[in-house]
Amino acid sequence: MKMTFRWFGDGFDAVTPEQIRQVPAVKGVISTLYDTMPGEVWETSAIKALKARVEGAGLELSGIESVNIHDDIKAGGNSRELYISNYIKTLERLGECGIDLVCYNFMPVFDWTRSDLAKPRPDGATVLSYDGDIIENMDFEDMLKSLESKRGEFVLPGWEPERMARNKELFGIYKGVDEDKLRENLGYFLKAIMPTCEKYNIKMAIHPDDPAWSVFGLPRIVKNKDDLHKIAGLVDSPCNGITLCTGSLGSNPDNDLPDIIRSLKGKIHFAHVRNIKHLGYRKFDESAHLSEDGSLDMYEIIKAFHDIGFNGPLRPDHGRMVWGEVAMPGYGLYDRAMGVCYLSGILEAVRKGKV
Ligand SMILES: [Mn+2]
Repeated sequence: MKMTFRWFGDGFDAVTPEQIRQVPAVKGVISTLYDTMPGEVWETSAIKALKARVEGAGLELSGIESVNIHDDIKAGGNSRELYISNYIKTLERLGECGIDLVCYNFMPVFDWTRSDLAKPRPDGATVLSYDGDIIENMDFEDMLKSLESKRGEFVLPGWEPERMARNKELFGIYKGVDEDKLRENLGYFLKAIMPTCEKYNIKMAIHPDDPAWSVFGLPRIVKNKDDLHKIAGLVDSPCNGITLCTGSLGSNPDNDLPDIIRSLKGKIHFAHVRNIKHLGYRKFDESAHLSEDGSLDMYEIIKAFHDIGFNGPLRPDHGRMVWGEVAMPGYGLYDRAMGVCYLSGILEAVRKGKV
């Protein structure tokens, strides 16, 4: 396992690669061209500049999170061929720059969802929180306003204002797209891109839905063990794999994470490891990474990754906002750095243990 850290790029992230370089164990960053829109072809010069920036700080560019997918590909719209061919061009350019990991998601309209981006905890930290009672009684516009009010100066990943301004239109194109249709569209996309991925050895790693259930009536196809195995079976290629995100899958207490990890041996290309605290049916707070602070057993999770021989990039995921830090919600430096140290400690113990 290689410890990495997500970084959104200069001008978008309050954290710098120089700061990340000082977090023990971190060898690389996972980044993106944050100012590109889904469907765009990435410029080789911009990819090279990103790589040079990261390497100049003494880190490696360990993968891209994300190259986002245009909604016409997800919904199977008329222009999907154009956007698939654009995606392939971007993959070729990434491959030529030596990138071998691309995280993506197949969530309609928007990525992750929370009812609160800064819920205060008794310890004075704030965390992202999800309360199904609140979300289910909101319409999407209210949800957008609520996120806008707490994001500060930061653009939230997957919630680009330009796209969200078109949300009614976006919801419209998914009319008639159920889970089976969405999965079929994912298979169509994967079959089209796999020859390019294989040529450049780019491992595609789909991110689970967050939370792991349908919201606002949209279909969701990456929620549990069964869904993940269906996706792994859509195309038989070593480049078709999974981002195993413990926080997203773990939002549903029925998901047995160590069992899911073990069952996907060889199919996990990237790991997001964080803890969450279950508060009731479809209610949870994000927590510190420590097992005792949340509901997930981080020792058993790291041990499962170790046992299946997972050797790809792993990164801490959302952290609490602590010590007065101002950063993108979930992506402060301090609590994620604490998460890295904690996860690294578990990993060292697991590696040295006689098991
Ligand atoms: Mn994640």
